[in-house]
Amino acid sequence: MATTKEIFSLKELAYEMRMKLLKFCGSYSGSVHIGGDLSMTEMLVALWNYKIKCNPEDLAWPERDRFIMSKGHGALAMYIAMSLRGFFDYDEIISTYGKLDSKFGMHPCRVQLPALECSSGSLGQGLAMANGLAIHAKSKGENYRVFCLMGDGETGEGSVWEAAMLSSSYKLGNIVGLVDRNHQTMTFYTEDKYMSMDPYADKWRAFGWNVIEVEDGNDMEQIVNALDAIPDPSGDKPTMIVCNTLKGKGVSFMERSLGWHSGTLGTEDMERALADVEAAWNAEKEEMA
Ligand SMILES: Cc1ncc(C[n+]2csc(CCOP(=O)(O)OP(=O)(O)O)c2C)c(N)n1
Repeated sequence: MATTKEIFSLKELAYEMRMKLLKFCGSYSGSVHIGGDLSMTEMLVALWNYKIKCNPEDLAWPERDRFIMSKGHGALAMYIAMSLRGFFDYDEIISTYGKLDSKFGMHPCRVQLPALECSSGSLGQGLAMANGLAIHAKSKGENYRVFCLMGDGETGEGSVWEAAMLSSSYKLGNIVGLVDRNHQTMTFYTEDKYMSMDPYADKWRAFGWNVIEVEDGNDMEQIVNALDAIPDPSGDKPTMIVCNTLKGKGVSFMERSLGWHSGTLGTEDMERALADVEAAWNAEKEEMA
């Protein structure tokens, strides 16, 4: 169980990550997937700085947990969360991101970045890859976990549910999926259109998964509690953590807005966004004091 001090440090990292994301979004000439980066900030910080067993100095450590960023358009958020853990140099990320031959592409590329388990970006593929890694681990009697982070819109892909059936049929208790359930995809709200997703968690249960629901996936304590509740990887049921989050979390004019799946911030809007995040963090600090 995390101490109050640990939770505070993780919250501080989430604040730092939000500020970095927004400053980058205000300086980059291309488009940044900022809405979904902000919704999964707490999830990524807690995974990389609290839960995932890893060693940035030894990328090939056999016992490391594996992580798959199935929601590959969230690459920038993953790079920043991993830089907070010591994997990458933040200045290198922001000075090279998205450029030709950069290690830090708009979508993750394992050829360029050996710290990653796989490349991603074509949605709906990550869970199948997680199955492969998890089957390998079981067959070798190895005890690491395979984490796979997906977007809720992404799970509209049929391939996700085929993979989900396989995870439970093969009793892959070493898989931990996480869904950034921000109720939005690229252009619409998930419950508004032809393919409503609710009752979302029940669908995973029906597919044979152990489900942990996080009521507020932008609350660090709730995320950490969910990560603490993951069963031992030697078990026979995969676990799905469904995190209810807010797309654009922390920025008043981005939250729940369909216009901020991706974009670029002008200087004035960036200042407004940074002020929102700063004010929320100051209030949080006061509450925790
Ligand atoms: C197979 C595939 N189809 C379409 C896209 C284009 N695309 C990129 S992001 C996105 C929306 C994904 O929504 P969601 O998974 O909910 O992500 P979030 O809202 O959290 O950013 C789409 C359709 C893609 N990357 N891959």
